[in-house]
Amino acid sequence: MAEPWNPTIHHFESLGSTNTSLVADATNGAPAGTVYVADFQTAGRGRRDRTWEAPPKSSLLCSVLLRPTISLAEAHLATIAMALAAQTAVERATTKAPLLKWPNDLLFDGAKFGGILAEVVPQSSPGSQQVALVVGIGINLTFSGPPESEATSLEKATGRIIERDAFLHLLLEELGNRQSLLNNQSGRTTLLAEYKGVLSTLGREVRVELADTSLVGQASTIGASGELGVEVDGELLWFHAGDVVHLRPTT
Ligand code: BT5
Repeated sequence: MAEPWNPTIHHFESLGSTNTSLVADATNGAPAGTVYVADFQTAGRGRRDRTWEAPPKSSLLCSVLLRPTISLAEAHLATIAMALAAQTAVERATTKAPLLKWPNDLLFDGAKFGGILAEVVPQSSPGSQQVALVVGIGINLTFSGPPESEATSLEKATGRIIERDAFLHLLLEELGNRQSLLNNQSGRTTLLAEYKGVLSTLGREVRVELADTSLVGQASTIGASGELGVEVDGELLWFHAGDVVHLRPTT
């Protein structure tokens, strides 16, 4: 039976990174539903060793600990659950629906205002079927991102100043509606169907940027673990990680 969803929010004025702290505390047994939220991060992290910047109190900066019964190969579905929760929470807060770009970006008018970093916590109990996952999210509320990023904020894109804690509660409610789906195959299928229905990357011409190369093709499908299928020169290639650039304007 699914465990009840009772998130417990811990608030910090300043942390290095909410993800880094929560991964450490998850290793020491913090329960599922533990949420760390910070006004400021001195070492906010993006994917692939990149940084996430946000002046104090300009953004939602939080991390949530999940302990789903799921294989490591499917852990990316937790990112998807968070992305869908964030998309719905933003629409509820602003009445405007943002787009999702694979794998983890939230966009308004083609500009990024939110990103997700999910990390697997090194297992403290080998043999457990539960995987401990820290899913961190940064949402620009009033800060429009570093200048070179061409990013945006909810304020700039929607004209609304969204209060952080009210938004966090919406986000956790939406995540609560989806996190139990991670625990079984039919739930994961439901989650993927929702994702495929809203992912703006599908059907687009994209450039997939990998560590040392890039490829151009047509994004055509999502696999069972959330991987992106791209048709390149008539061949379907699968990507589990990487950055995607939409080559046509995002509407
Ligand atoms: C992400 O990485 O989009 C994941 C960001 C996750 C941040 C949250 S905040 C709470 C939790 N604790 C953490 O330490 N992290 C998580 P990526 O796709 O790699 O995007 C990073 C890139 O986006 C950077 O290289 C910059 O170019 C750009 N960037 C940095 N800060 C930004 C911002 N506030 N808004 C938009 N873009 C930004």
